[in-house]
Amino acid sequence: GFDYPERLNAGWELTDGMVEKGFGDHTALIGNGRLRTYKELSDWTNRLAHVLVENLGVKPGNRVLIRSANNPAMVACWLAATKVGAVVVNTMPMLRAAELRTYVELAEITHALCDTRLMDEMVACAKDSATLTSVVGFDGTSNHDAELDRLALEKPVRFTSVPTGRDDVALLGFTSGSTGLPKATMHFHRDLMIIADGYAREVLAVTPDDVFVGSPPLAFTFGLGGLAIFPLRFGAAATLLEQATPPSMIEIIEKYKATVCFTAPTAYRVMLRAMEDGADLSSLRAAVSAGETLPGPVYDEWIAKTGKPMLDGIGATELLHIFITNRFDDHKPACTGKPVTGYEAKVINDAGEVVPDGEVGRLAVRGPTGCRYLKGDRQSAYVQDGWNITGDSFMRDSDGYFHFAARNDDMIVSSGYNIAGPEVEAALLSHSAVAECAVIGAPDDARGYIVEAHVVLSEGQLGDAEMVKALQDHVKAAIAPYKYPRSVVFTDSLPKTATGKIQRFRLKDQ
Ligand code: 3SK
Repeated sequence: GFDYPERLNAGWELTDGMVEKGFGDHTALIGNGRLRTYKELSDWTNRLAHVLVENLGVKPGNRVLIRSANNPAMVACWLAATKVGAVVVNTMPMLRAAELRTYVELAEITHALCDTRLMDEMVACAKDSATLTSVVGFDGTSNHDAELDRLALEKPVRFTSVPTGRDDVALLGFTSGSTGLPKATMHFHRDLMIIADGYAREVLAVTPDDVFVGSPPLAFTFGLGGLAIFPLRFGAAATLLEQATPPSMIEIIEKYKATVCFTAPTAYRVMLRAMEDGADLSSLRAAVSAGETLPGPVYDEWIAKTGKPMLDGIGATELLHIFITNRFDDHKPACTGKPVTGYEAKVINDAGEVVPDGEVGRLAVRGPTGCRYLKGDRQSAYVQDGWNITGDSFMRDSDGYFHFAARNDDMIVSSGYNIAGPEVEAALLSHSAVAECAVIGAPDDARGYIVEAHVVLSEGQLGDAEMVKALQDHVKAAIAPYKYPRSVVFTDSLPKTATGKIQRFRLKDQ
């Protein structure tokens, strides 16, 4: 088990605690063109903590919303709010006032810390709010040129973190799922440590020499873990990019010799092409892929080009981070791997019984980091005896490896056949003309549903009838022919969530 003292403050552990352990001079954060040591981060967060308590009146247990793109100031605000015992809700910069208001109302937010460049929607959201009484701006460009920064500069660099309990809530993770309706799950101070001491230690074996890079927003627990908690827990460095496009990640990898990357398969595909044009990604020792299914061809090509496996994993905001993963020395193509230490996983049928190995069913997970819904009746519907019933269909093979089949709403029933959309997507992606694709079930009078592929072609490829036929033949040759897409739609882009997940439900709605 994971053993933590009764009094535990995750904000202190990742800053002052690291200075106490001797990492004061190590680089903690790289962003906005500057490097910051652990000592500087510790001082910065302590000054901010003083402001939160003395100027803004934040009390332990208050819910504090942070609105920002990935940058060092956002990390500092999150850590400072955690140090004062607040419950943090990190939010993405592209949210609009109405969406922010849903968060504010659900979480009963009292204070908001907002990058001044993103203030308009925040102010509009706060107007007439029953709970949100304080909105303060910070300078996301790290020039300390905003109200919060100016107040902080006058404060001492020492602060006594609130002695929170290890089971006090530190973070609310919001997830919109595929339906768009947000729900929040609660995470304790100890949970923030467990994901580092479990997954990051066991699977990634993070060391102080590591440099992290990646694209998921810090507002998504995948990003908060991968780009802040994991590096800071081990004295490593986190690079933070406000616009984490594949070219900007490549630039950072080359410049800082980044060693660990967290991103989605689509970005890895772009990196593979860039390697052919001379990009040097040889410093990367760990490429973590999550958020979307990792297609077998991308995994194969990564091994062929780098000699190392890409680490496919599945996590959930509900459980905070990755709970099933491949490992450097234990991995298979098109397979998500085995549970992370401390987590149990099983595949069940609609009656909740475990199905035989080799059969597809619903994935259920149990572990130390969840799942605890904040409100509503989701807890009884989706958590049974501690088991979180996920929205994913999986198959466990006889060796105990878990294989993703589909999001439950991505299963297509066509003429009585169950067809997993992602399997057809993987087949399409192995065709060189396909850059991205999403497969859905389109209503059909004769078959109930037919497989419909929405395809973004690689540059220079023509979306004509010949291409449709070539792709259909390619799928028929790769997987059981009945799964081929009877309809192929060419498009310039696919609808995605802010965290990069393809929104297939929007294609279905079209
Ligand atoms: O697999 C995911 O989508 C995920 C969600 C939350 C945290 C971590 C991960 C990998």
